[in-house]
Amino acid sequence: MANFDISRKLFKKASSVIPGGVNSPVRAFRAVGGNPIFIERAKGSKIYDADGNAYIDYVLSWGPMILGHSHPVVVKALKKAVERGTSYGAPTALEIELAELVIGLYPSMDKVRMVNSGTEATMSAIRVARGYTGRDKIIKFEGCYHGHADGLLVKAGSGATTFGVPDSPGVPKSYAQNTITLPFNNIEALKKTIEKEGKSIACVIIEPVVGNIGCVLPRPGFLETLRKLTKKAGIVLIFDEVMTGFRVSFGGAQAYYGIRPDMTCLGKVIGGGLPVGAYGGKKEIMAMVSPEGPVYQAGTLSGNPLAMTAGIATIRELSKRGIYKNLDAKSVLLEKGLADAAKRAGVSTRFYRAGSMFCTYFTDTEVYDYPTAKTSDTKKFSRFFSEMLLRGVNLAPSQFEAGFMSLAHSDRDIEKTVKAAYEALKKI
Ligand code: KE4
Repeated sequence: MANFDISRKLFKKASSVIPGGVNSPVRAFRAVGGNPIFIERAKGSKIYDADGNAYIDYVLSWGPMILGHSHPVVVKALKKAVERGTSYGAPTALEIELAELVIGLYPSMDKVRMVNSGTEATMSAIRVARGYTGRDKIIKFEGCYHGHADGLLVKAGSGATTFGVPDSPGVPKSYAQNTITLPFNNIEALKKTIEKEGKSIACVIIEPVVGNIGCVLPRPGFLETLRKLTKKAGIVLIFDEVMTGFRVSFGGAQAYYGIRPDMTCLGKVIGGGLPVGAYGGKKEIMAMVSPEGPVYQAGTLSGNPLAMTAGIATIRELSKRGIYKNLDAKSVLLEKGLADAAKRAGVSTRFYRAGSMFCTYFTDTEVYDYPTAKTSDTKKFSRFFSEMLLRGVNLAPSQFEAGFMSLAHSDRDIEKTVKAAYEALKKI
C-alpha cells in the first residue's frame, strides 16, 4: 500500500506559508479530495513523489512536457545555457530563433512577442486587439479558460448576450461588463450577438478545442462560421492555443482545422517546461505593440535565455520525422484501451481526444459544451482518480481538465494504465 506521509507533512507545512499550500489552485486536489502529492523528481513518463512513490504521469505539468520529463537534449542545452548566465534584460539571438521557429509553424503569425505565461499572452493579445480596433467589448465562451486576467474571470450575465458578471471577487463589475460570454459550439448565439453588438466588439477569444472543461471538440462548421462572422464584422479572432498549440498538431488547432485566426496565443509546450507565453498575429495588428506601436506591454524576464533554450530544444526535437505519428499512435492506443476497459467494467464513459490531449467523462451524454460536460459524475471521477493514483497513475486532479500524452510513454506504460483503469472502474 502506497505511503503518503511525507507529502502529508509537506502539505501541512506548505499550507502555513503558501495560500492553500500550493502556487496554483488546481494542484491542491480540492476537486478530488485528499492531500496533494509533493513531487521530488521526474524522468521520461514518470514522476516520483516525496515518499518515493512512482507514477505514470498524464498531467505533464498541464501540457508542457510533451517530450517527457528531463529529456536529455533539453537538459543538455539548459546546462550549457546556464553557464552563460540566466538573464540579461537585453535582446538575444535566441529570441529570434524561437520566434522564427514559431512563425514557421504558425503562418497566421507575421510577428510574435514572447512573455512569461499564457495569462500574459492572452491579456496582452486582448489589449492589442482593443488598441487596433478602438473597440472595448470582447466575446469569450463558457468553460474556456484563458488565464486569470481580470476581464477574463467573467461568467455569462443573465441573458446570453448581456454582459458578463465577475467570476471572482476582486474583479470590478466595470471590467466584467465588457466581456460577453457565449455557449461554445452555439452558432445561433454567436450570429445574434455579432449582429447586435458587432460594431463594439474588439475581439473574440476562444480555445479552439476546450481543454479547460476536459476536452471538448468544436462541432463541424463552428470555427469556420466564427472565422467568417468575425472577418465580416472587423472583429479580431484570437485563437488561445496555449494548450492546443503543438498538441492538437504541430501547427496547433489552426493547422488541424484549417482556420487562420488574426492572433494566436501560445504557452506550455513553447517553453519546454520553463515559463514562456507568446502572442502574435498579422503584421498590421502586431505593429500596434510597443515600442513599434502605442499599445504598451513589457516584461523583465520576457525572452529569458534559459526559457528560450528549453523552448528551442523542445520544438527542434518535435520537428524530427515521425514524431507526431508516434505521439498520435500512443494517444490512440490509450484511447482504445480506456474505452475497452470501461466497456468490460460496465461503466458509462465518454472519451474525447484531439491529438495528444484527451479526457474521460463519466456520463452517457454527448459532451459538446460546458453544460453537457457538467453532466459528468464528478464523484465517480474523484473515486476513479484516487484509485488510479493508488495504482501508480497520475491523472489531472479534476474532471474538468485535460490529460496529455508524451513521447516518453511506452506501450508498457499504456498497458499498465489500461489495466489500472479496468481495476479502478470495477471498484468505483
Ligand atoms: P498560464 O498563465 O497558466 O501559463 O496559462 C493560462 C492559460 C491560458 N489559456 C489556456 C487555454 C490555458 O489552459 C491556460 C492554463 N491552463 C491551466 C490548466 N487548465 C494551467 C494549470 C493551472 O492553472 O495550474
